[in-house]
Amino acid sequence: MAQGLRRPRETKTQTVDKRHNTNPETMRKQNQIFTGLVAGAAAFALASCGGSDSHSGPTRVLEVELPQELSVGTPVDLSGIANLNPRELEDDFRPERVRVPESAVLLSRGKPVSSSDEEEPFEGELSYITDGEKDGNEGFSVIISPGPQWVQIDLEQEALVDAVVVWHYFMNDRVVNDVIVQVSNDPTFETGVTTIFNNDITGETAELAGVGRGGDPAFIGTYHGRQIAGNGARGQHVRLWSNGNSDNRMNEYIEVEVWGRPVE
Ligand SMILES: [Ca+2]
Repeated sequence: MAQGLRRPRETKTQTVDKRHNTNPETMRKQNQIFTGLVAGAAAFALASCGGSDSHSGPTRVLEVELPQELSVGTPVDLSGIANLNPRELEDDFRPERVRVPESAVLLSRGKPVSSSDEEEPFEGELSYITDGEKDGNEGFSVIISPGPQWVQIDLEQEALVDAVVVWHYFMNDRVVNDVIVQVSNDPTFETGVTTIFNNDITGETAELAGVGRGGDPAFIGTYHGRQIAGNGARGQHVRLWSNGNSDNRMNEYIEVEVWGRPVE
């Protein structure tokens, strides 16, 4: 879709509900741990990671098409989010700054997307998640029901996942709650699940996802998207959890890209 055009959008009211944090002391300690972990992870980047199918061959910078940067509106106080990554560390997870195996390709473009939400999206279509359109303005995202929800991309082939890049809302500073990303060959995610990212520090969504509390940092959505290292996780399906955001309870996606190597 040409830049500047808007998809028709339905007008449905979003319920606003600020997220409540847990014990401040516990979260402060966790934040210290997160900061250390992230600094270490940034130093290693993608190529040196382990995982189910570690890669030791040539690598290249992950080159993604970026949408237009949007001027961020009124600053939002996000200081209550204990595991929020400092911006300077978060820069290391811009997709254009990380490396993937030389043979990694974009696997997800145009692939089918499903969701845990049994209702029709409040706005948009699930297909927007893999349509390649990353415009951050209104009308280009899909919004599904509040509470813990997942969206799932069927790559239609088994693959080694090297990176998942997600564009959440980026019209202003906003942090998506409980981002959990998993890879599996089982479309029901009951068996053979590899969790490649988990920043749910309260554990509510993580329990639904079959994992414990997560040690990855929370992050502010930007037009760069957010790279999540796949570490060669093997599977045909990629599932992304969320549980509302720092502004409202809805779950919203603009685009997700899965990069990796098809399994022959
Ligand atoms: Ca899109």
